Amino acid sequence: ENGITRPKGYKVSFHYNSRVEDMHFGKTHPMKPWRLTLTKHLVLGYGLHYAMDTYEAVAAGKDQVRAFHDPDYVDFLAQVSPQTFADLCAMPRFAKYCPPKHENDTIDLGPFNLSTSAGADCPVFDGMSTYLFLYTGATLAATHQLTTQQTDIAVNWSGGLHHAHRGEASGFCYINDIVLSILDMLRYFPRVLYIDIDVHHGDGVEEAFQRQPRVMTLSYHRYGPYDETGHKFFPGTGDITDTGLKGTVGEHFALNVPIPSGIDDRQYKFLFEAVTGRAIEAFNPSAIVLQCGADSLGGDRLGQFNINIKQHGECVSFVKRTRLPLLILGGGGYTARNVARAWCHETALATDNVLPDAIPLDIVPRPEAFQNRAHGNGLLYPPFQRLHNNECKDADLEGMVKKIDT
Ligand code: VJV
Ligand code: CA
Ligand code: ZN
Repeated sequence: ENGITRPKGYKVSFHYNSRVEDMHFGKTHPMKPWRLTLTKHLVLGYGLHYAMDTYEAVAAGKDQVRAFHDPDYVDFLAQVSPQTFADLCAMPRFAKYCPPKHENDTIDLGPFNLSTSAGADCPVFDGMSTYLFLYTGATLAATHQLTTQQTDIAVNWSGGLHHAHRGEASGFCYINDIVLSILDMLRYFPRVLYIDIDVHHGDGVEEAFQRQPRVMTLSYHRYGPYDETGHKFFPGTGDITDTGLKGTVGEHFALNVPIPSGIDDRQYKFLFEAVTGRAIEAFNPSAIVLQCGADSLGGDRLGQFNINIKQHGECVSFVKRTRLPLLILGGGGYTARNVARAWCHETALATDNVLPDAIPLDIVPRPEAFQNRAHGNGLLYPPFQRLHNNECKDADLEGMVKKIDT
């Protein structure tokens, strides 16, 4: 009817729970649940749910989260809310994690890099526990479908929170669902390749597996000072010379592709296919986890690249062509209408469907999000406002590929 078909010869499963949309990091915080609502509207509006097995996610259990995270941190996350924060901080068990206060701090930091101040990267907000354990539950259910061979590609757009550390939140990420997933996969698959196209360095995942030769991590990210103030682009790690923990068996099992601002489609395609191709050839993975952060798109509120949705999607297609068990996750993405376009398009690619480029506005509950005159209603080439100066020289990119290859 709508032309959507199930893929031939393989299965795709989709994991989601709309309750993740209820939470708010704060009024002007860049991380918006609305992008997941819009993504759902497009996926359902186009009828892509007919092409997949869809699962309503249930919350992960504390014991599952403890497989990577510190037990005190997990207990804190399970109980925290703006109402309970002060009392929890006062408990001796958690007070020891609170940093000493400084005179001119603008942000009041509590334990585990959490804060109730509005300007914090990792605020404590209403419904936060529910949100965290739900996106984690969705990733773990997706992983279970893959490890039990009930599906070939599993998708969770609410996951992919790559900065969270063992005992600390970081960069909008609280529970590292990616690390938990890979730990599960290692019980079934000899080698797991992690690929991260979010504009930020996947530091939390790299760090977790820095001594693990059965996991190769590969991140593409903006790297270097980002303005006249000389501040580094977050999180400031992921140099090309960072290839894993020196002197351990994990050395050489991390790859980093640090990229200057303004990279275009052609240059990104060259880098991605050259480096990913070589990594797959050399590492011979048994399964792949792909973090599809959409903040690497042009026009992103926080990102600094100029790539289009079509090229972002070609990264997914390239990885899919390996035909290995594949977990597709979300991540960053701060211009909501473009995040939804990209992730809907990538859901179509995963299921071998081609969507009409003009978004049929009658299919979505909130068409005004996609019919803005300035933005147009195309799926793949929304005109991006405010493109970045391209600081990438072809010769430098070629030099990088050679350097990574050794
Ligand atoms: O650059 C930083 C760290 C600071 C200290 C904290 N202040 C708030 C910002 C500067 C050095 N953090 C980054 C974190 C980016 C996380 C990306 C996550 C992902 O996409 O990789 C995966 C989901 C950063 N960049 C921009 C902001 N923070 C930012 C935070 C806000 C904000 C505006 C910008 C927090 C609250 C509010 N506005 C109200
Ligand atoms: Ca990245
Ligand atoms: Zn990001």
